[in-house]
Amino acid sequence: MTAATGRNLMKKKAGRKIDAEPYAFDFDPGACALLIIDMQRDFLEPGGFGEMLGNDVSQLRRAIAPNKKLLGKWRAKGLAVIHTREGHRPDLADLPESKRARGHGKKGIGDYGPMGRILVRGEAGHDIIPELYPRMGEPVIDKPGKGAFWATDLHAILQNRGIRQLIVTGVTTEVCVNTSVREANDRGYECLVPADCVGSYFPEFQEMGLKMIKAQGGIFGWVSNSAAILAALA
Ligand code: C5J
Repeated sequence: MTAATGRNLMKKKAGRKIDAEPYAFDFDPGACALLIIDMQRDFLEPGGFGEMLGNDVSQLRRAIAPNKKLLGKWRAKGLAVIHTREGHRPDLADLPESKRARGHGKKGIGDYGPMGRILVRGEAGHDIIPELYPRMGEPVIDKPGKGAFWATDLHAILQNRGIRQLIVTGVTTEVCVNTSVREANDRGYECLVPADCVGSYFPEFQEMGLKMIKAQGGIFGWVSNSAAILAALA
């Protein structure tokens, strides 16, 4: 082993710490991906599906600026970025009837809304908001469910890139973020969730969604904030 390799090993072992709850996160940037969940127009923009369901989109829009800042720094460092979108095939063959019928709203998945067919791939509302638009080379995972792993190739993509840690951001905290963190945790990934980069339409779910992740010594992962991650990247 050369001294340089030894030094690198020492550096790797010493790691970079991110201030987090319930305890510091041992950050390995080369093995860590930024996973941005469902920052889609249908959830975040006025007139989208989220607002049609009676939700206040400003609760989610708060997460845009911190995500943008984190994403900018992450890209500048050349680290892995992955985006997800919740949605369905135009023929809705992958939409379970149980999901389509849920909510009893006037309009549901597949119906026409102000931004095209609701949560259908290829429609304007299904796309990612311009502020966080994916760049060439950043995989976009189209997922039919709440979790980013179910019925997708996310696990294979992460394995092929040697990823074992995830910084998980996006919306909504208690639904797709929580489900994805739980799925990732069961697959052996270490997940850190920056609280200011995730959003819920419901403040109480934002709080509880984060508490659930870090409870019991970090049962599903760690909770931190974008400033702490940016400090570790500096
Ligand atoms: C929801 C999501 N809330 N991305 N989707 O249905 O959390």
